[in-house]
Amino acid sequence: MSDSYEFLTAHNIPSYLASHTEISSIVDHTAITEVKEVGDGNLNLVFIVTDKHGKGIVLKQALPYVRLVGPSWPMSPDRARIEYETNVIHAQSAKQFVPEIYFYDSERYIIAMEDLSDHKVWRTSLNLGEQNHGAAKSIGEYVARVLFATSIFGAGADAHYKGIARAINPELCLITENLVFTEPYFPSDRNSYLPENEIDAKAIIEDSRMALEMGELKYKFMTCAEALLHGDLHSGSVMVKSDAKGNEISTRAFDSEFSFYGPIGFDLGACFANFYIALARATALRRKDHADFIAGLPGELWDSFEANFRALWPTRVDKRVFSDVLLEKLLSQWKFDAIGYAAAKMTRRIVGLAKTSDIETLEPAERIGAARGVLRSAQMAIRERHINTDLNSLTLKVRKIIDEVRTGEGN
Ligand code: SR1
Ligand code: MG
Repeated sequence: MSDSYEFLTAHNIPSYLASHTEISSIVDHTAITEVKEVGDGNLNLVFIVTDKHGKGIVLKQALPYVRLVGPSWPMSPDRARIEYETNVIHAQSAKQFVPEIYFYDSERYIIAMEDLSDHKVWRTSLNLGEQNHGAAKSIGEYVARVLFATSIFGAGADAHYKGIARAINPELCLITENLVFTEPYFPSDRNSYLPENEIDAKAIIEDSRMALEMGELKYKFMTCAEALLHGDLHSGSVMVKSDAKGNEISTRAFDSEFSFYGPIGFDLGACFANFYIALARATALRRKDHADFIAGLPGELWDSFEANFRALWPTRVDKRVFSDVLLEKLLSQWKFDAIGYAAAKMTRRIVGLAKTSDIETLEPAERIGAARGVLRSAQMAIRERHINTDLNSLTLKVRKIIDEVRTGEGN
């Protein structure tokens, strides 16, 4: 692996495409009309290239450092291979829920993939107050399909063990270990928040129960190789396309560079966290109907995950030992884990490095209360999961907290 490779630019992309004849039917390299850099993530360069026929392609290139921070934080570009391979593997069981990949360039760490410009990033859509009916159900199905297929149950022991060896992703896992499970719970230079939220960040650090449970969640994240996760399944990693009434046309999960074999509850918890963050935004903006809609998403996603996993269960390997009783136990455990991971991900997006536009684009007067609501909800959820894991009841409790601290005054 080398970190001296040529980076893509608007200038060199047409000749780069000309050297890849396998995609000449996808985009006409002799008639490129636009090259747009659209990377709004924290790590990579992303270009959308369009030709005069209106056809497009996406080129995503991993930089040898973290884009959000710059060259002072080096990072192996081999993460592009992980993303490419995971996308290919996930497509085997859930083709309709991932982008089509055209090729992977292992010398320049470039993935060429389907242009989804007719979709919107789910976070953007939720931020605008749009309702994409069916997206949560589809992501629940995606998670069930890809995690079943790559688990012992779907893959069998040999493929599962070989998969674990291939997909090992220590550098990106370390980012999650630090940013999600550690730094928000201790003083850290990378933590930041509005001065008015210092009291809330301090409350997280002083909440010894949070650190204790984060230790358990982190340990499980690092040791429990259940299935090939997406690894960073937030609403910015999902593209949605809906008709004029908001009904689903297409939903795709992308950007799986954090993928590795980890605990099944982790991907589910990431989704729940981002729904609760979106709920805090909708509440801050007094969008009652939108908040009602978002409040239904955690339960909808879980129900879809559970129904699809149950439907796949009869196809599992080794039915004598992997019994129906085991399935019930695992589903309960995964829901419990998912709520814990949601709490971790809610906290990190408010206090730690790499925040979300849902909260960051609010005016400070609204942001203070929204941030407070997310943090207090996380503290509640980490405790509540030991008492009741029903998602609709959890969401009601989250909503009550977010409502109560909405104005950020007198709290
Ligand atoms: C330094 S990378 C920061 C974050 O960006 C990604 O979206 C992951 O969530 C990661 O934690
Ligand atoms: Mg990402």
